[in-house]
Amino acid sequence: MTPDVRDRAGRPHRANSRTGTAVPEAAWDRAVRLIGQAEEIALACHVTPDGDALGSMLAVGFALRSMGKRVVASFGDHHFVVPRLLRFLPGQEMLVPPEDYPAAPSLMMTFDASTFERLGLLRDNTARAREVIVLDHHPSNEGFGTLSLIDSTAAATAMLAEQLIYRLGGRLDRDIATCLYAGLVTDTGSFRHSSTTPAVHQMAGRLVATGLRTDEIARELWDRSPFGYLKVLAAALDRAVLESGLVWTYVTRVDRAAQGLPYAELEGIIDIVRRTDEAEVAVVLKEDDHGHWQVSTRSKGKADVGAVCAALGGGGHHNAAGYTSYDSVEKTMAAFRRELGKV
Ligand SMILES: [Mn+2]
Repeated sequence: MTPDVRDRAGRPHRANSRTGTAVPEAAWDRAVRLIGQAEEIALACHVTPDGDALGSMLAVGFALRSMGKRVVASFGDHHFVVPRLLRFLPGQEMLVPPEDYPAAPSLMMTFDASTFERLGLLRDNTARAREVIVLDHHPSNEGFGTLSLIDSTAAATAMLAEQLIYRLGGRLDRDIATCLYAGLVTDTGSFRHSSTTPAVHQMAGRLVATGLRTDEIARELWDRSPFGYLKVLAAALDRAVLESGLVWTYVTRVDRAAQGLPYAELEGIIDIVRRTDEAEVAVVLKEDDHGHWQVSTRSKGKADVGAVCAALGGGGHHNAAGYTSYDSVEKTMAAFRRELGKV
């Protein structure tokens, strides 16, 4: 079915007041119109997707499919594999590897990708796409698409995805809600971060009302690891350094290889390191499979690590951000300290 999008877009929408969206009405209208006219829509989220990136994308994918659209979805990793933590998400049959992605989509949508670079192997496809709708909540988003649906006050891209689904005339079902909920809990740190507004809890209420299992989702996302993770975590914590308000550590490829642990399993280490009472800022350097350092940073609120990471070629939020470093651990940390001193 093809909903009468103009009619729907013209109506005042209750969901709008819930999120206090910064997206202009005209932008929503244009997105609904572009989607209404498209037969096939190509979705992409950022490389090494997290719950918000993949969850938002798949949720919108479900909604588009129910409108009768052909949907392909992907992310531009060289090693195309859904992170273990996210394999419980429904809708993965929509995923195609980057090599099977349309070379020049007529309509493309990106999810939670703050920069063009974050599209990885799908950058060329994006550059050739006729229209690119960018859904995101990163304040650093450079607006690389032809249409921006960007709201930096939103706690997660999932909040924008929910809005879009309503505006397309879609409704929440359990599959959509599971995907959106994964995005919401991931990006709010289980409703602990300062981004957890009343609108976040209200949205969570709407999602939980579909009957999804919050306990099972929480266990999948937060409460399980292979045994090797404990050993790698122990090595990382053992070499943690505390220096004037900064706590940092690193994890090498060798650490992981000894335990057969994939890179994606390192995601949670920063959440343990950042507990340090004596530190305002936490940093974890994670060596990826190419030998580069993926730098995860967290702030308790005073320091803007988003600005620090942006200065170092990455991006993110005030309290949570990251970048890639091609230097040694020592040089990476020296550069980080230097930039941190400026903010
Ligand atoms: Mn996000």
